[in-house]
Amino acid sequence: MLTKEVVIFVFVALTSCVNGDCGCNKLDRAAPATEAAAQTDEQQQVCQQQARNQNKYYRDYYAELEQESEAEIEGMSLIPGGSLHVGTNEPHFHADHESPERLVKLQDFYIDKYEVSNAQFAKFVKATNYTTEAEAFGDSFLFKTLLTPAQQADLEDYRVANAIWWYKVSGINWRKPNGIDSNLNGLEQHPVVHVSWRDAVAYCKWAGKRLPSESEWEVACRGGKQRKLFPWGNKLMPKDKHWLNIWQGEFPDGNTKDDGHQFTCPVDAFRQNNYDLYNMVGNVWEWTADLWKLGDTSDAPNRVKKGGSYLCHKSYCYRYRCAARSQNTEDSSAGNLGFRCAKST
Ligand SMILES: [Ca+2]
Ligand SMILES: [Ca+2]
Repeated sequence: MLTKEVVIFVFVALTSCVNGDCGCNKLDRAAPATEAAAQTDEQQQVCQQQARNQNKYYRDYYAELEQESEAEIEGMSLIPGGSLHVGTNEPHFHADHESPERLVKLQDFYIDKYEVSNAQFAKFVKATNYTTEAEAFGDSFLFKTLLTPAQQADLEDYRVANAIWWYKVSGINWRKPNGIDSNLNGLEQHPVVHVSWRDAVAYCKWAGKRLPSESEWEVACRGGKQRKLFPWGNKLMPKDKHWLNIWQGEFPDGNTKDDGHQFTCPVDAFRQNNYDLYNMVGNVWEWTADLWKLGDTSDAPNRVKKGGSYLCHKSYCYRYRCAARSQNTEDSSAGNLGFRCAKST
């Protein structure tokens, strides 16, 4: 029988949902769990192959760099620097500080074409014996549909306030990404998840790389285009095809997975722009090097994450745009949060 509290609880959850909050920014390790969680399109015909062949500037740029003996790096794309626009003057989430649009000056840099995969992260762990923070803490955040109804009932006191579809679950870490009894079989080429910002920094350092700054990530996302919503342009589904892994259907139940993926997809599933980058938007959120609040000297400051995830939908979490941004404390981890690395030239 529905109690008054449950009705209020559901109402608040739904209100939170339609207000555009997927709860992705609430998955901070220090955040208390809750017992009763109160709380134009521009017509743009885009053909990736065509775009690649017709983008003479980009091709010429590569030619110039080749003359300067700039080595190509396997699995990375060279992103031209310069004075480039980031941010937007048409923010969707004002509180996220997506605006104003501004010019940043960047040097040329490399960025991984793909999110870091489980196979890559496994090599790092094997070589270094590294222990992730989720393993050290003994838990991580898992989305509700990865738990059985019985597990959800057992763990209802460990839901996240204001985002009750997230559970803090003991024993979850990158080796068990999709549930207590899960493993990495078949997920080798999926992005590593349940990794904290500090884990990501450690991996990139081991690989001779670093995390991208937010500006670098966003410039890479934009693929050489100006003022577009997505890496490929302004239209979400050019040619009526899915260009990213997000959520279709009703949230938080009823994912119709029209894009072919209920949870993560392989890191090379969606090529998204002229820079030959995959899954910049969608699939998993990606840590960047930047502090959310400049000058934050707290023990576990919030770091900027970009790109949205497979849990995002326009109705409640329209954050799979290049200008969108969110944050978590740097010791936090979740099943929809990963990273890719960058490297200076
Ligand atoms: Ca999907
Ligand atoms: Ca991504």
